Amino acid sequence: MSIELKRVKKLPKNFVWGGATAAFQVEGATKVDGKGKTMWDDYLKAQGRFAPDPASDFYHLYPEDIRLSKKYGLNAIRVSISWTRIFPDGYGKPVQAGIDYYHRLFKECLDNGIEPYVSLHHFDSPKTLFDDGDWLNRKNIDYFVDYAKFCFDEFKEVKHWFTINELISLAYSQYIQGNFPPNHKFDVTSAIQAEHNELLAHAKVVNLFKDGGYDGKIGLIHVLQPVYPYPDTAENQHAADLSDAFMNAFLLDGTFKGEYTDKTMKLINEILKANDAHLDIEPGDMDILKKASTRNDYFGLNYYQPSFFAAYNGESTNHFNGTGTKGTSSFKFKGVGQAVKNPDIPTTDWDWNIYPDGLYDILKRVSSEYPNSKEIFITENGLGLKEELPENATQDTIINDDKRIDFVDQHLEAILKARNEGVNVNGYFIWSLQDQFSWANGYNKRYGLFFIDFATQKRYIKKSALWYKALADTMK
Ligand code: BGP
Repeated sequence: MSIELKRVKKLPKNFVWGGATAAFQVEGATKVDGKGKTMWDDYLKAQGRFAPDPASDFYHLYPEDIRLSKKYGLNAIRVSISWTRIFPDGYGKPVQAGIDYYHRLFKECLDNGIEPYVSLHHFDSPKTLFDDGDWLNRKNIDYFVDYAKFCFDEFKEVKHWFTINELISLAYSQYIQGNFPPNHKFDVTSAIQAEHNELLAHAKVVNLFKDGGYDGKIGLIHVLQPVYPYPDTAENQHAADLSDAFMNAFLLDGTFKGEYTDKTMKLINEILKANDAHLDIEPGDMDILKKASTRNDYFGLNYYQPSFFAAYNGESTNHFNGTGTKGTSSFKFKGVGQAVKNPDIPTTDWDWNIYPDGLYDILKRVSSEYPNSKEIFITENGLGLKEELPENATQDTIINDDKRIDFVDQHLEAILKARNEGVNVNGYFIWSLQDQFSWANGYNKRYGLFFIDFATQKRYIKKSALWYKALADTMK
């Protein structure tokens, strides 16, 4: 099959060109080798919608996925360590089988010229700690720091670390949207407190890493969701600003300025007041954030979509589209605003806005407002689709996903435009490397370069993998 390069014709030399995964979404094998439960195991079982086993069976099939990654031109992979494979309860005695698995995985990557970028936490808190308040319990921050130190001491072969993936997605999905356990809706106090506590956990780990003189680099990952007023009125602009403070600015300030700026806090306080909510910052917290704020080596930026916001004065209500039935989502947040549909912007079956300019805008903003972000990698971006294996497929069948190619091509164009204008963005990880399950959507929302028949665990190539390879070759 010949692949035509459309918008983006060439990648910059030494561009990090990767695929992303997350432990709980790909590994499967949730009950083997002494692994402890995460906050998801019992929850998914009780929900009965889909099971986390065998997922993409990466625990056993990682050599094949790494082989394919190499074959299709990738030079990097995002993986996360499952905390409970090493410490089943989040603390205590480490499990050798879990440690050995990650050494084998990292070795496989490095032997194949694929650089592992490793997150310590990707939505999978140990159940024991989750039951004890998850990030809302400050004791759990200390357990996280201990676990991080253990990993730094043990996995010396890893040179690229991320502390936590998407602090906002976790806090927001758990306590605002209500589609992650413990399924609270519009529990604003818990959401903002979880954001702060996770920032604190991140900062403590960065300080530990730098003070400990470990060899390698470290940062964290935020998903950024630019918020635009629609239609563009002063009232709607204010709603957009409120939403931005909650989703983006609070976390960016805390990470790269080590303080919540007056502008951000004014907006956050307005939201807290409207929702009878509060945020506790303990003495010393801000010193820890301040110290870490200049010590991140890089910033992992995930981008999927912007939102369009209008003013709203009623009570909070929402409906989450977790089935891919277009047009079924709604979101109205008291004291903030409501998400609205912009008819000029196409959407996915899950009602996600497709808007590459949003990525350009947010890259420019991060680089001008948050210079301490230093170097940026797009650590997730991609398109979820319902895809099927054609009947009579053979191992040579290539699955056509032109839509995904078009999506990534457009976003890559936005990235390279920002880069040409001086934004220090040096890599891209497609979400996702191979098909895997989506936390609140299950197995029918596929993102991979490699298609997985979940019944047989056979891998098939999608056209986007060929396109990925063709672009990789432009770096040579
Ligand atoms: C990010 C997460 C990923 C992944 C992705 C796609 O927020 O870091 O783990 O799931 O989004 O989202 P979804 O699975 O909801 O479509």
